[in-house]
Amino acid sequence: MRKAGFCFILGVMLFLPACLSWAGIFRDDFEDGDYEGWVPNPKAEQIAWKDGEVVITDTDRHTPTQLAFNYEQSLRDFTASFDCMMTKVLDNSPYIWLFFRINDEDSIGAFACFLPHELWISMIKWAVNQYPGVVKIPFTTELNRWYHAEVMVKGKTVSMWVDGKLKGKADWTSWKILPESGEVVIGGGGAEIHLDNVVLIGEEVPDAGPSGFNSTAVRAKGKLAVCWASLKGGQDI
Ligand SMILES: [Ca+2]
Ligand SMILES: [Ca+2]
Repeated sequence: MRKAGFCFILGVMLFLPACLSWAGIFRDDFEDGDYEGWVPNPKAEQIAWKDGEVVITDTDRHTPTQLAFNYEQSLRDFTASFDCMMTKVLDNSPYIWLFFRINDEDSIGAFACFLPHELWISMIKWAVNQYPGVVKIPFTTELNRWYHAEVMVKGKTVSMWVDGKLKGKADWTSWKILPESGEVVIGGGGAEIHLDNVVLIGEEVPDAGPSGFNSTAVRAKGKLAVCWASLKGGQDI
């Protein structure tokens, strides 16, 4: 009995820190058709909530049309997953991206993106149009096809999966210019883009979803949320 009791206490001691470090989950399936939790960027062209999806129409790729997660919350490490589809090309270099660690003051951030013939994981100094530390991965982004993307940002490393397959990793350990934290946004430019089933998981992220806010906590259902996130992308996994 004494041993059983000791094991129980030890078990509780080991379990508690795990509970305390559980990350929050922000998720939105866009079925409620509202912007709750999201902030469109000031230069956004057109963002529509349509048939349970977000539809972005952006004709000038130089100024992306995008949405900031959770009221522009600044984050350091996180994992984001989303379903995305490009349906029309409207400029000469269309893209869908997840843009993060954004530091407006120094005009620097980082992103993972879909281009017509490549995936890029890169930092960006947008004032001077430079892409330090860029990792380019051959990939064909087909029109009218859903992709399920996952991006994990941890310290100075960024990994990107598409349809459940690891596509590439950037390791910027030796770079000092990467901001420590910043907003996380999703969107793109030069294209008509559909987005759905967006999930953001991180230590600093509050629980919200699956349709924006007004939800009960989903901490204990973390695994379910992740499964739910891949439902739409599941057709291609
Ligand atoms: Ca939806
Ligand atoms: Ca634009």
